[in-house]
Amino acid sequence: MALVLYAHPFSSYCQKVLTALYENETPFEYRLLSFDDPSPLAELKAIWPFGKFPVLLDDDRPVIEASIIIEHLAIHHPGPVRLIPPDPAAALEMRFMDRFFDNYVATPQQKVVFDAMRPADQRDPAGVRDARVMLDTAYAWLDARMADRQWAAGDAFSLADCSAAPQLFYADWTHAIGDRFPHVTAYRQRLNARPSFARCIDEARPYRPNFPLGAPDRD
Ligand SMILES: N[C@@H](CCC(=O)N[C@@H](CS)C(=O)NCC(=O)O)C(=O)O
Repeated sequence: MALVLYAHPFSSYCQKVLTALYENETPFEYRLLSFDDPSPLAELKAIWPFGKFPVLLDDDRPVIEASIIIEHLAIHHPGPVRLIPPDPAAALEMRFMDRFFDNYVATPQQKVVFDAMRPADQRDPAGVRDARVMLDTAYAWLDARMADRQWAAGDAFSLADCSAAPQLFYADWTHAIGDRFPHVTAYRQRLNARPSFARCIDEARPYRPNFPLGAPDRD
């Protein structure tokens, strides 16, 4: 098997790549990171000492960072669904939206969750407040953008939507989108219904009890 993915089904960045793989039914070997079996994590850390995942091996060559993995798949393992727009200007706008979801949705969302995992005397309440303000700002900006569009960039589902799907999924659990931002809510529902991401949601279901803030009884 040429492609090996080190991943965990509950991880948002792994779901980003899994969504892309499922879009094109790209075959790969799943190296599940698990507390029960330390070897995949040891292999991952030998490849990428930060221990962050996902990491892809393509014929033993490491490909690191979720967005780069999806770009790599588009170049070396293309399928019928083109996740990178062929027009360079459209691709640039798509990459901007991918950066938006990573930097202004995922980063503050992770801040709130990781803070909850710390011992009480090591928490950072001011940092968490800032993160929640950033999520509100991101929701407001995205709500205006999504008022007249179906997908994050252009007319077709793209890498940016692979990023948006898991990041908005967990962001809403962490800092509710609620009724304030109806276009973001509608977009999140479209993403959740997309078969590639719906599969990720289902694969991650058994791990919901692990969500540090408590998973809501929905989705
Ligand atoms: N910039 C990385 C972020 C990856 C990331 O933060 N992954 C999380 C899981 S969603 C992780 O590795 N967490 C474990 C850790 O931080 O040790 C990417 O785009 O792939």
